[in-house]
Amino acid sequence: MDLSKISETLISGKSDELKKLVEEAVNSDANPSDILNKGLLPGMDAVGQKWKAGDMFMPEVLRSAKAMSNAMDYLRPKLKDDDLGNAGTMVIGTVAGDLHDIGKDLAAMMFEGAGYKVINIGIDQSNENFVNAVKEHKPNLLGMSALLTTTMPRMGEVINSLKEAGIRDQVAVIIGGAPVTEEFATEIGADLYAPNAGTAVEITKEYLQKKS
Ligand code: B12
Repeated sequence: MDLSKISETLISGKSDELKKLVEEAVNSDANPSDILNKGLLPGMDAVGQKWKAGDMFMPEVLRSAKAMSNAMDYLRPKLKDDDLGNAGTMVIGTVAGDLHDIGKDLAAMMFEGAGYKVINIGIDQSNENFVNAVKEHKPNLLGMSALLTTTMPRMGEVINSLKEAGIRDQVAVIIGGAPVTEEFATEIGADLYAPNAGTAVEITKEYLQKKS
């Protein structure tokens, strides 16, 4: 089966059609890992590039991200454990007191699309929950989202708690959300800041490659 059709359908955001194609590919004995790596991931990559270039807008990106998520719900149980997580493991959540999750979920899907095993711990997560999730899942990347100026300080507190727990060096920290800035990221000692989810995947890749 021509897996580029899967990429194209993902870019156009046609969720039902995409799921049908992925099902067809599985039934025609295509390797689930190939469906992910040669169909879905290049498609999501193209979505990120188009968005960055201004060739796609937010509603279209969200449609593609939803289509990706639906297709992944079907494909995930068929993948071997090491098919996901080639790029690493990410824990992501929205900080305490903050209920905004649209941008955080978009970032999560972009990272999953880029080959990360993503553990999305949800909204309104206490500092302690972030630290516990890092201890439990041992990710190489921790993502935090905040959409309120009043909840942004929680991000710095989580980083301090990671230091106190002696695990700050084990994980790269990336932060995002509309009010968050590069200066703020530097101020609180985060490793990375991204203004949007597409850029986030790219700068993380560069950062982790440099580090290794
Ligand atoms: C939708 C929305 C809501 C929804 C949230 C629904 C949901 N499920 O998320 C609801 C109605 C619940 C809501 C509630 C409130 N909201 Co509101 N909300 C918004 C709104 C309109 C859009 C946010 C959004 O989803 N944007 C689209 C996404 C895709 O963009 P994004 O979140 O910025 O994410 C992108 C990047 O920032 C980045 N990103 C985000 N997170 C992360 C994380 C990582 C790791 C990375 C790498 C990248 C990344 O990638 C994303 C994609 O590019 C904004 C206005 C705005 N323009 O931002 C106000 C806004 C954020 N809300 C605001 C306020 C004040 C509130 C309330 C206090 C209102 C009230 N009086 O009740 C409550 C607070 C509730 C709470 N405790 O959290 C203010 C915040 C002001 C401030 N400076 O603090 C804003 C800015 C509106 C305004 N102009 O006043 N809100």
